[in-house]
Amino acid sequence: MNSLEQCRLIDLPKIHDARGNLTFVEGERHIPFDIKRVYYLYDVPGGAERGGHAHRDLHQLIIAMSGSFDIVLDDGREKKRFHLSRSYYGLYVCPMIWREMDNFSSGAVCLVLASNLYDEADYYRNYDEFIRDVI
Ligand code: T46
Repeated sequence: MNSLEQCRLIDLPKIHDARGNLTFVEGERHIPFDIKRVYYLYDVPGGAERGGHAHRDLHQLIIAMSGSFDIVLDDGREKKRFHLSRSYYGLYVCPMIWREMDNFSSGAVCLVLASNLYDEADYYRNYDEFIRDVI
């Protein structure tokens, strides 16, 4: 069964020199899945909330590329709030975890690496339906 314990902050490699920093992510090496899709959220207005869904099979790594935001993860038993503000940390989210995102700073950019292509059938967008299947 998937649980919040499997979701964790992953400390990504950071190569630092006088020209600045470089971070990279390799599928199946730094994260427990292969990367099939990349998308990003940006120009998020102050006070906006995103998420409000769970995925049946999708694995994701969520990174604050710029600025900061919060993510609340919920496995149907407990909830945990993460504050993301560093581009060398990624939050790994396994399948069957409800997520809500808020507290976006101005200029925040949220990069997501995903294990599969976009598929609306993979979403739970109704919390009661998610709870019915997850418990
Ligand atoms: C997640 C959080 C962090 C696509 O057509 N292709 C895509 O790859 C994605 C991600 C979305 N869409 C469409 C589906 C909706 O019509 O874009 C529209 C907005 O998507 P949504 O309301 O799901 O956006 P968020 O920011 O609430 O959630 C997204 C991801 O959907 C979700 O997997 O974990 O970002």
